[in-house]
Amino acid sequence: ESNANNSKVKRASAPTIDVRSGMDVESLKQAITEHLFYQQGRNIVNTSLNDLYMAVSHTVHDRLLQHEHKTMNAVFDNNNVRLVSYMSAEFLMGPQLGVNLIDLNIMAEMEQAVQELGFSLNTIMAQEEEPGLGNGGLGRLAACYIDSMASQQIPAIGYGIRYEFGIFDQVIRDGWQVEITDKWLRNGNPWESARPELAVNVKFGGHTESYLDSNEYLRYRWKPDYMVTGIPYDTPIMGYKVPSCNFLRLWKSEAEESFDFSSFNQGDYYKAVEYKVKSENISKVLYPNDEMLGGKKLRLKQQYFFVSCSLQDMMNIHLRFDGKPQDFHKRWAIQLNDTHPSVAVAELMRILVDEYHVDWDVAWHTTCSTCSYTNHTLLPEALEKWPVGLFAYLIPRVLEIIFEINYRFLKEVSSRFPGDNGKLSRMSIIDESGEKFVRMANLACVGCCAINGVAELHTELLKQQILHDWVEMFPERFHNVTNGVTPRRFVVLSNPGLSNLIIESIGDKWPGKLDELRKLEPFADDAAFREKFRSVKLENKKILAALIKERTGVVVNPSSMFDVQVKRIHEYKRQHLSVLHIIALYLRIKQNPDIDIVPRTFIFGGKAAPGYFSAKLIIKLINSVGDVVNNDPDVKDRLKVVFFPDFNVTNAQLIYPAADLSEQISTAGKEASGTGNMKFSMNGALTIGTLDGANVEIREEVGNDNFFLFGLTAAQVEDAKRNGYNPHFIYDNNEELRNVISMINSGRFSNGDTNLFKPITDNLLWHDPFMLMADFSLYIACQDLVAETWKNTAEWNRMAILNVARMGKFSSDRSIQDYCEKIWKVKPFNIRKA
Ligand code: T68
Repeated sequence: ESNANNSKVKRASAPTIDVRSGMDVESLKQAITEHLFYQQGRNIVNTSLNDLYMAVSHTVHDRLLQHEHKTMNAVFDNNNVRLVSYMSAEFLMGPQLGVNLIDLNIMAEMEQAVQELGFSLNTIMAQEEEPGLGNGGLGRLAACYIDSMASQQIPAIGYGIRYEFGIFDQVIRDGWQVEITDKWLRNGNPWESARPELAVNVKFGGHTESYLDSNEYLRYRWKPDYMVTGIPYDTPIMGYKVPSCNFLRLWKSEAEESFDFSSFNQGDYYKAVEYKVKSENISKVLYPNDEMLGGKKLRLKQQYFFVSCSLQDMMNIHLRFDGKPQDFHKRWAIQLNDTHPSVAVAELMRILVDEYHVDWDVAWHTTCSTCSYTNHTLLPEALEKWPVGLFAYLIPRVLEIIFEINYRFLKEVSSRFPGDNGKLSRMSIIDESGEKFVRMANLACVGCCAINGVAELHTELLKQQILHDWVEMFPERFHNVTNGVTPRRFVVLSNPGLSNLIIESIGDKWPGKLDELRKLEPFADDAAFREKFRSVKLENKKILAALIKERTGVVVNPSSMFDVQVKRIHEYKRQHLSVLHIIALYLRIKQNPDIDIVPRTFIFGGKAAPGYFSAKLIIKLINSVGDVVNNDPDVKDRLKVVFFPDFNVTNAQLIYPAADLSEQISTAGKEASGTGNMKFSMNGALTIGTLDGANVEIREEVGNDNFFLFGLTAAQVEDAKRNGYNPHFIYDNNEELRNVISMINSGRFSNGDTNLFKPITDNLLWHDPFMLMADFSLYIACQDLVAETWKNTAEWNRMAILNVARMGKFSSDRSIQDYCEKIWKVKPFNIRKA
């Protein structure tokens, strides 16, 4: 949408069928060899695998670009189209080649092309370094949503940060997590295009001053200390078997040139270098904390940097296509993925009022009509707040605007709720109870026309607990949109065996219309189908078993039950509850070596925030228990415990399809939704879980009989806390639990060191904030039922097939439809009909 002169123009339209657009095997082969030679300087006989991966990816990228240009031309040609701007500090994209081949519907053609050139497509796909620009669920959700927006033909741009280093790579040394920098751009990134002509500048520091404009209006301007340039990098996002292609626009920070040179010209070379480094640092690295955020200055700079770049870019697009600044909301619907981009509320006001001289009240209407906010957590320590002093120092004009928003808002609160000072101080954007803070959730709630939680239970708890005052003030703003995941990546691409089996049975419409899976229900009672289903699962488990051997050295039995918990390591997610169960089983074997026990392989995976001591100790505990259990001859290989290192999207795609049992065992009321839970079920794993997050809705869909439920409810957890929860009392009265804890404390898993795991056991006995003690016996009983059910293979597979058949609701396509109807008020835009 850029152009040298300022008139309204289309992007250059590409020729239709040539070496960069043909989809047949011959065109693909020719395109690959041309890219290989002209871009990588190689030919097919001396190529490295990486060069070949680059040539294949460029071949696919060419084809995506054509769709992207056509889509954006059609969208911007039509002034009545409202676009979605999905703003997120994280996009956990995962590898791109496979999904793009699926979306373009040329997987088979590419396989053949590559084969005829003498290679295998799987080997080439395995070359890809994944863009791990996210921590976990929140970042992966953003990636699923931009996939679904393209597939649903919703014109949209994903806006975020192009971190040079994504989430760290995890290696395990002596049972402990060690973090390695993720140099994902090392070998080049064939999916992105830099767009330096669309660069924008962002102000930092300095002071503000007032002045009278030519109409004698009092105005404010910001005299910054320095400016940073944002360079956009675009990645096309193709829809599934539709011609629509959106893009992800990520900002890289660089030194602003004129500034650099002025300092340089004055002879202060070192100051110029220092400034360059300071500017480039903003997009250097993703913060690896998934819940708690320290008040790190660089993190706030990242947030403001990408929000300001994106809003300026959106305004430029809007103006270029003849929009008026105050009509910004007619062109754009912004979704704020958590509070990380919520400074957008104030920044959009600044742009409208200071830069385009829109009246405050008009600008406020525009801003509120543009923005919506998604909350992802109930944990109070995860609610973002920034010291007022830091705001004043980094973005002084933005702080002034926040004060003005707050002043006007609090007047409204006191007129609605006269004399309610408690409400006033709770709802204020500024926390004044001690050191002053800017509360980002409050800023989002004031300036957004819609607020949503990510699962029904979560939305209810939000309304009852942390956002209660806001419901009283703005009941119409609240919505629920239950999360979803894309079946293209998490079933079609990662589980080809299951996909083909489903296609054989019910056709191939389901990946774009997941409710179609219901047609599988009758097959649950068909013994021949169950047998095929079992054999697909077994093949997937063999592949994972080989990988486990390669990555950890542990040999596991593919016909044992694969009992899997993969997600970020967190006390509230209770990986250690599963460890207590493992030790209980181990004790049963030690007490009676001939006991009849269902063989299980426990597979854990997930990263701990580098500064989260307890989470890192849980990783060490898992590995230590594994060392003992895996090597004890009494166990006779009936139990194996594996920590699969470096859980990321690439590894996830191999793990979900191989799971039999999905562990979703967070303390009720703590997990906002979960999305891994959905990926497991779609791949035919049964869930053992609490009534937490989206588990509640998964159980509702699959049926109570096809879900292993245990544990206290969210309400019971709250009650127990109120009535003085005493974990030690439970411990005193449960012999199995006592034996498990004693075994840990005896040093059995720590070469006799009785102190190593004390922080964990002491915490459980004396505090137990996540109520493992309260849920222990219920969990063990439920696991015994799981084992009993496993013995009946036909019954287990019947249940697993019904899980797959009833997952329609959890496609991210459905979530996106909900956002479109309830929140964005946008409709699909068919570019063929445009
Ligand atoms: C997750 N949150 C929720 N946060 O925990 C999960 N946070 O229940 C939910 O399914 C998912 O969001 C999607 O809605 C996160 O993943 C983060 O990663 C995060 C990152 C930085 C700061 C705070």
